[in-house]
Amino acid sequence: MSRWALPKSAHPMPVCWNRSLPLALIGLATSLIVAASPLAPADPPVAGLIVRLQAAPAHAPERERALTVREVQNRRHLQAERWRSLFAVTGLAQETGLVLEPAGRASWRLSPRQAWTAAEAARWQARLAARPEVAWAVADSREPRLQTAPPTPDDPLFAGPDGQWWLQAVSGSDGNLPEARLRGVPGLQSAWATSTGHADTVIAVLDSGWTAHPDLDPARVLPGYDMVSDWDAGTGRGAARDGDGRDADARDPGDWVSAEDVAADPGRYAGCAVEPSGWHGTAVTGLIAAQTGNGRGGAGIDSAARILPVRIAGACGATVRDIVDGLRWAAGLAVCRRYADALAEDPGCAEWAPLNPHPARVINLSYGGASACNAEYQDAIDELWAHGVVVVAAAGNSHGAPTRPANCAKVIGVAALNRDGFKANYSNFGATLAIATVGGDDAGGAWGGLLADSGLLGPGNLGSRTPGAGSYGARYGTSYAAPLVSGTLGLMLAVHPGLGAAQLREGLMASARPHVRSRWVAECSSANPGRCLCTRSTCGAGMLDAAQALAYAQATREGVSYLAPNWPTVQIDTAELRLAAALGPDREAAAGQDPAEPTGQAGGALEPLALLLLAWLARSLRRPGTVKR
Ligand SMILES: [Ca+2]
Ligand SMILES: [Ca+2]
Ligand SMILES: [Ca+2]
Repeated sequence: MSRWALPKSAHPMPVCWNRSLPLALIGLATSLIVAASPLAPADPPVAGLIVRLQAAPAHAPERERALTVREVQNRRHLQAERWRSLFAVTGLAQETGLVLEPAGRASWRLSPRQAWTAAEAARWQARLAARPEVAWAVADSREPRLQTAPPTPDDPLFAGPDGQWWLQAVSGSDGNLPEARLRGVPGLQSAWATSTGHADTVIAVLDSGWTAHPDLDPARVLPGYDMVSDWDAGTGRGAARDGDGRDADARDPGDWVSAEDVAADPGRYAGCAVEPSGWHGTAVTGLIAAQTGNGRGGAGIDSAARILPVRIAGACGATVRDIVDGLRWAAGLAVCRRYADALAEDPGCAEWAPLNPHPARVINLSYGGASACNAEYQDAIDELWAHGVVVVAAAGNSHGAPTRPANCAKVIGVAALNRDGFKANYSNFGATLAIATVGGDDAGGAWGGLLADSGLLGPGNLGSRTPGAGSYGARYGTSYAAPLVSGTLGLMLAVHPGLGAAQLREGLMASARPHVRSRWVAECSSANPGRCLCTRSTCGAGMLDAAQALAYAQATREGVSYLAPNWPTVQIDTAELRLAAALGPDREAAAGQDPAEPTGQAGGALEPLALLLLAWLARSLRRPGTVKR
C-alpha cells in the first residue's frame, strides 16, 4: 500500500499525504481560476479545509464491516484515486504533510502540518472549489463564541462594597463580612457576557417623569407622555405641578408637597406627607439605563435599550386612572388626552393623545396602593398581556401583603431582598408575587443595622422642589428592585425579541435561583414580616438570576427546552444571623406599627435616603457643556 492510500482500519482514520506522489501526476497541475478570497487577510491561520467530493460515499464503518477485506480495499482504492487525481490537478500534491480525516457525513478535512495562512487557505480552497469533481470546499475555521466581551465598567461608582454591589457577581460565604456576601444579587455581569441590550428594546418607566442627568443619555430617552391629569387652570393648583394636565412632555417638574399646599388645598392634599421632591422616576430610569462605561457615575443594567418615560405621578402619588391610561398608552393603545364634561351635549373624549409610536414590551411600575387588585387594573393588564406586554410592579414596603397592581394576575410582582437573599426588612410578601431581587436593606426593623447594606446607588437630583443638578444617591425599596427585573427583561428581549408575555414572565420564574435557607432565620409570615426566609409562596419563584434568564431566552429562540441548573442549596448561618435571631423576629407583627400606604403612593420608595453628593458630579456639572440635556 502506498503512503497516500487510505488506511485499512475499519474506522475512518487520518491519512497522511506527502511528496511521494508520482512525478507524472505532479506535472498535471494546470492553470487554475482563483476566486476572490472569502477570507479577509487579517483572519487568523486556517487549520484546514473541509472538502466533499461529488457523489462521495458516506463514512460508514458499520457498512465496511459487512464487506470483505477485498471489497473494502477496492472501495478505498477508488477514493484514494480520486483524491490523488484531485491533488495532482490542483497542485496540492506539492504540499507536504497533508492529512485527510473524515468529517461530517461524507466529507474530508484536509489539513497541512502547519496551519495555512488565511491567504494560502483561500488559494487552495478556490482551486478545489473550481474543480467539477468537488461538491464543496469550505474553510475549517475556528468559530468564536458568540458573545460580546463582558464589559468591565469604568464607572467610578460601579466597584467596591459601597458602590453598585448589586451589579457584581454572585459570591460570598459565611466566612465573609456582610459587605462581601452577595448571594442574593442577580449576577448581571454574567448576563452581560451574553447581551448588554439592544436599541430596539423599549422599556416604559411609568413614574414621576425624568430629569436631565449627566449619566442618562437623552438619545436613549424616547419622547414619552405626561398622563398626570390633575390640574386646575382656574386656581393654578394640582398634582401635575407643570401648569397643565396631560401633555407630551414627560419630564419631572418636581413632586414636592409643602405645608402651605396642605393648608391651602386640604381636600386635594388630604393624607399626603409633606416632603421634598423625590426624583423617583429619574432613579428608576437610571437603574435600568444609566450609561455604562462612560467613566462617570455608575452603570445601568441595559446599555442599549431605550426608555419610554410615561409620567403618571405628580405630588402625592398617582391616580388609578392615570396609571391605567399610562399603561395603555405605553403599550401603543389609544388614550384620551382631554375629556368633555359628562353632562355636556357631546360627552366623551374631546381630544385624543397621539398614539405612542414606540410601544414598550416591558413596563416598570414602582407605584401601587395597599388594596386588592381591582377590575380596572386587571382589565388593562389583560389587554396588555394580549399585546405581548408585561407589567413589572413593586410589591410595596409595608411588611405586609403586596400592593396593587403587584397583586393582579399576570403582573410580575417583585419582592425586595437584601444582599444575602433574605427578604429585606420592609418588603411586602405574598403568594401573588412572581420573583424577588435585591432592593437594598436599610437599618429599619428590630434587627437594626444587622444585615443592612448601602442601598442601590442610582441617579437622582439635588433639587428640593424643582429640578437642580444631577446626583447619585443610595435608594432602598421594592421600587428599586422592580427595575432590576425590568432591565433583565429588556436583556431577554435583546436576546430573543419574539418572546411573548407569558414566556417573559414564566422565563424569569423558571430561571430564578432558589431562595436562600438559614437555621437562624424563620420563614416569612404575618408573625415574622421583617427580614425572613423567602419561600416560593411568599416572595415568588426565587431570586432573579439574569444570566439564567438570558439562557432561557436563548433556548426559546433556538426552539429547545430550557433546563434550569441543578442549583445547590445556599445555607447561610453567619454569626450576625445568630445575634439577630436572639433579638426575636425582625419585625413585630403588632398592628398599627406600619400604617399601610395610601392608595397610589410611591410604592416603592423609602426615600430620599442618604443622598450622596458626589464630587465627580459636582465637578462635571460645573464644567460648561458636560451636562447632557
Ligand atoms: Ca402636564
Ligand atoms: Ca408635562
Ligand atoms: Ca456611568
